[in-house]
Amino acid sequence: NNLINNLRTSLDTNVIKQNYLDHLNLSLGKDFKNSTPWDKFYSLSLVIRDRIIKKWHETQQKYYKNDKTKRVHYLSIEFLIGRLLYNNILNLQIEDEIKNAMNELNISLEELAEIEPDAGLGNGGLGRLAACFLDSIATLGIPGYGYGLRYEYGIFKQIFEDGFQKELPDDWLKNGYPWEIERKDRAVKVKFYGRSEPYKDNNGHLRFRWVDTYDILAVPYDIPIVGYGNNVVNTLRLWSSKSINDFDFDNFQKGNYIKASESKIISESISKVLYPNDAFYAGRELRIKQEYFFVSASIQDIIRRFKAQFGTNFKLFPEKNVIQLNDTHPALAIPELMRILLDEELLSWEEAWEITKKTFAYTNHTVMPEALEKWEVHLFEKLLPRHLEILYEINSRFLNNVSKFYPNDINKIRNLSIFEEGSVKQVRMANLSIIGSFSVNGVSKLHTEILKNKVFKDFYDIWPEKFNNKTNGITQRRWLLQCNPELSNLITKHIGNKWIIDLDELKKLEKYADDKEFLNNFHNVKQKNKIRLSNYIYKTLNIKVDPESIFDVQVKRLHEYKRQLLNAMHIIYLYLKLKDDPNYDIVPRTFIFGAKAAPGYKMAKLIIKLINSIAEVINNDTTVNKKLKVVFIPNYNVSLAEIIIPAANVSEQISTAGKEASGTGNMKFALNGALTIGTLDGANIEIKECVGEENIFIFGLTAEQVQRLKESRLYNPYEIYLKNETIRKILDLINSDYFSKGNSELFSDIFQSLLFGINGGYPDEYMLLADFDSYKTKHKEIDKLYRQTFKWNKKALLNVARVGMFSSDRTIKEYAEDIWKVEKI
Ligand code: DL6
Repeated sequence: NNLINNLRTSLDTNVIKQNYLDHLNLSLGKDFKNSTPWDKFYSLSLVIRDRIIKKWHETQQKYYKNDKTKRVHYLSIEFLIGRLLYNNILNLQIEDEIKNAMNELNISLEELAEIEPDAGLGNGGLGRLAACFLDSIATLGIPGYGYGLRYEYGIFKQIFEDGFQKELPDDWLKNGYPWEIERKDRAVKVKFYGRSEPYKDNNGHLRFRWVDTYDILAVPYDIPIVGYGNNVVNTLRLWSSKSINDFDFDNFQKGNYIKASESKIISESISKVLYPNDAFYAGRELRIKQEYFFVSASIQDIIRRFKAQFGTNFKLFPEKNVIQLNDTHPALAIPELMRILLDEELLSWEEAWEITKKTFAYTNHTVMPEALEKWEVHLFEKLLPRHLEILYEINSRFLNNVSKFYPNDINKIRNLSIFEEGSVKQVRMANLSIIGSFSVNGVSKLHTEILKNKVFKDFYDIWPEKFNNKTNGITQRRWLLQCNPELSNLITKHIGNKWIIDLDELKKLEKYADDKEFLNNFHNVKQKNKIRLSNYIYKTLNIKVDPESIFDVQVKRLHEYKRQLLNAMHIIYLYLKLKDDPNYDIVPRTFIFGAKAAPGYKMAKLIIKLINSIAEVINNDTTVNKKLKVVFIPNYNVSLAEIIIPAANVSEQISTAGKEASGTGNMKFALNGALTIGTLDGANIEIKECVGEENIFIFGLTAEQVQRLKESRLYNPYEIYLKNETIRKILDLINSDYFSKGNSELFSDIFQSLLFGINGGYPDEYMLLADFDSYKTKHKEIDKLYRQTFKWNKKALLNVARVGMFSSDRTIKEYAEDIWKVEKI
């Protein structure tokens, strides 16, 4: 052990250098001269990993030995972790040591860090939240485990061809991945298909077993999650699917060569690729297989660990374990735990249900109806017959109880049932999640109210105590310390570095709000970050942007409810003003977009094409392009966010009120000193409460107004179009061949959908026209304020100083205290 310690964990410059050269030489088989940038990145990562592993073992031992340990299991079908090299170096607090050693070898750490592939095992908010939570759980010293899927292909790589989105596969594992460790010895079997067979046990009780199944191997790959400066290392365990029999020798010998490897192909397809839909459920068989696969493997793993410590004393299970369901994708964990307790551990129904109910907690992340998961019953009949029986039993016992409270209220029963009757009978995963959990939470105050009063009202009426709010948060380690070193240094120089683990410390910055010198430095930091981004834009897109212009940024998934189109309409408005009067006085603006659209989401892809087309026209029009630029940066991902967000002046958070559950980008921007233009939606409302309404630009209808207008059926976008000349001009231009190089049909669906609705949808479903005027007015105020540099910087600084509560450390503390009842070990 000592030998390993000295050679592999010392922070002495010479030892680090030797360790690095050894990895290059002995682990990778390369010599210094012939090593590629990839070899260098990989070797350095192994050097860092060596310094993690001992802490990892020690942490796990500590959890195991302490009988107070209650473990948190965060089940999520997505973990959008991004790059880890720099993150790990910072969390280990060994930046100086590593930099010194690398400098002596003439290697730039920054350049190496850029080589790491971005682990894009998620679509957007939900997956990135899971990654931030893991960071906070480890930093708070909570025994926590992330459980998910090790997709061979993560979120697709986006390129633009003639302004249209094209998707390329994200082969992120092709050269290997230094942060994962395969744990073959912990592989488990996951069953599918087959049938449920009744039998009598020794006591004459009716029992069931799941037989004639098709089994797949789940192999875990562990990624260490390093806490900040506390020697804690937790585990993210991602499952990969493997065939149990790689080769079917029977078929092989009969000459069916292709058939012989079929099972391998089928089995391994499960963890092949991430579904690229954000807030949209597609109902595909492979997807439910993915869901059950990772859930079953995880529950088996949790039970194995429990039994190793406590034997079969399952009454203790909920005391020692809590399982947080990140949305409904892992909800099959509920019937899976029931199945294991009933069929394998031979508990009674009552015992098993008591344990299950006390173990699970469920987080909802969206109120969009198209995102609420429902699975056809016939899929269950085929794939998971035993689980279907269990679901029927859970449902019938539950509805029995309900009908005592609401006799004869058939509508209530219908709404609350796990099963939705109709031409195709379906399993409602949200209902299952609520019934099987002791806690149900939303992710911002407004969102939780909408869950309680609308989406899950009938459940709330029965179990008000189950419902609670946990406003999202972000980790300041990645979203300030790592991505904005200049601002981090400035802050630390003035208030010390405690903010890294206690973001409320930023309050201390308020005293510099009128300090000219400080604000000047603060301004210079922003300028440097804008130059960094401008260089990136020039390098990748060959577009020159002016770092003195206002950087107005909207980066997030492309979705109609997020209203990138409203932003585009405002750009066209400014463009028309400038065309009309080239001397029209505005502060030069650079509008920056980043957004992937789900490959099957036609309207979203058309909006991308529209924005790219607007960009082409504006950027090449010399009468306006000194004052207006539009840049759509392709392939928005975590690593790009780390360059873009620190450079923003204006943060666009403009969803239709009531639609964005929380948002987390909004928090990242404010923390990095951007001013928000936003609706009263999701966490924007709480950001406003914290930063003060004078330091944020709020516009548009409230959620209540949106709902009332919808219900009144009085909303008539066509009337607005007729009455409002500005809007009419903008929409007519979109509908003409102006931006489409002569193809006047290209954008007609956008025009149609706003004014008349398409494919049976409402006209202007997301009420862009209703909010346009107030949006435009707020942008005018932004223009006016930006001219007053001192005032602008003061407001930006107050944003930084006042968003401490949006640290995911605060969020996780709330989960730990209110839901999980866990303490740090
Ligand atoms: O809670 C994380 C994140 C929220 O901040 C976003 O507002 C919300 O849109 C997002 N939801 C999803 C899709 N969810 N599902 N299913 O990513 O969650």
